[in-house]
Amino acid sequence: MLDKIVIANRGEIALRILRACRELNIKTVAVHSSADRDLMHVRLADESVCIGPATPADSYLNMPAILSAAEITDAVAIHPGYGFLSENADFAERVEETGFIFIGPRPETIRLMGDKISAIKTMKEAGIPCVPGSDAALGDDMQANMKVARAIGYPIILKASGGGGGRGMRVVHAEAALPHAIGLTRREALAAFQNDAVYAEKFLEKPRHIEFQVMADGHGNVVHLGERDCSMQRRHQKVIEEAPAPGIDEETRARMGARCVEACRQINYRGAGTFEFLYQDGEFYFIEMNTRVQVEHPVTELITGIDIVKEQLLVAAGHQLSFSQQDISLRGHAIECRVNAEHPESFRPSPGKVIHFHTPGGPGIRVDSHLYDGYVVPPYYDSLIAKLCAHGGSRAAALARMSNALTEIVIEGIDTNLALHRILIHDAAFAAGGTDIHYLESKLA
Ligand code: MV4
Repeated sequence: MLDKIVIANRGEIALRILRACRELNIKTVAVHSSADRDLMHVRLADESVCIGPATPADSYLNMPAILSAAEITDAVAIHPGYGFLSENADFAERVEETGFIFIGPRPETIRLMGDKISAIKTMKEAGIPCVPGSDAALGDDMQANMKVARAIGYPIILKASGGGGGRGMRVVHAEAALPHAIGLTRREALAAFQNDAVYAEKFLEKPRHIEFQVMADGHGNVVHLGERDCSMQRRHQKVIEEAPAPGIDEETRARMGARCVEACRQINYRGAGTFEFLYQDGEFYFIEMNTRVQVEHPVTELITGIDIVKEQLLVAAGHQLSFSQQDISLRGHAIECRVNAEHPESFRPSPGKVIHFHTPGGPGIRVDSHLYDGYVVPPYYDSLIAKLCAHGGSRAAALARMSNALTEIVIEGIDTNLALHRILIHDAAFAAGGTDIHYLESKLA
């Protein structure tokens, strides 16, 4: 087993990783910014190293500082969590070149999936259904681009190959707007991602966001852990996620899961991964692959009983997966509410001191949070402060438990989006299941 690892992240996911390490007897090094000395996992870690000032670029994105911390503490591996350096292929490469284990896929895999055009090409060749599109970067010949767009059919969506997660996209409704839109998207892509490659897809008007969780050990063993529905979002920030996705039957799940597994085999995938699909009119369309553990992994853990973070650590240590596809069965339904420190109307971040934090409990409740009484939420980072999860035998049972938990939870001292969750959990359309990616923003408008 790994002897000691660096946790190169902060907040709830750093604590989640620390907990998995404790179960596996792995020693932990918390690397943190000067604004994060009081984080829960920094207190609990075996060792901690301050790697720089509050600004993420100088700390959590500071590769030499993180590698130095690993060296001076004799760590053997680095867990990047999500966000920050988790999908940075250059970082993964430097981690390996320096002699450490990167807890994630091989750097080439991260690079392949980070470039959305190459990711789509790879997945299409591996038998994954993709959105009808240009299948390649658009060139400078506008007549040729118009032909491509006409073949797809308007409306189309332009996406930056270096983007992802909703960054660098533009919808085009008619040919007259195409040349200007391509130029604009290209310039924005170059500025944001240092890569001006842009591609086109058919714009799906009312899709749901459904993603499949996979886990691979790099020895040829690959499994899928079913899907999650992450359609309840605002400005590309997920607000509620659930597993399984309402209305997806077992046969469809098995078929799509098997395709994701086969694709992982073909690219010799290693670690935890997520295939993101848009789902509309009964069809799945691949859009991106995430090569990291995701924020919403707990809902999958709740319905499968599998500890995804522990499995990441085992796989990184060279172990085979501790289960096969036949060992996996989905039990009941799980829902996650992302609790953010933000103003309930403006959605602006609301950092400050948590005067009182009371966590809900009872059957089927899980809270992933680094908060404690007196903790000061710093203003420099993501506003996620807790993930409140409910599991039950059915979707209705999970909703009922979530409703109770939202009544019990107390966070005083800072503004949160708990009031929004209390409304959404009783929303008729959400209760029915299967709302699309535009539902929340339409409701809020
Ligand atoms: C799309 C789309 C419609 N059609 N692609 C946004 C995030 C990025 N991962 C892909 N996104 C979208 N791609 C086609 N061809 C609509 C979105 C989209 C979206 C997707 C998932 C979850 C929320 C979303 C919100 C707005 C737009």
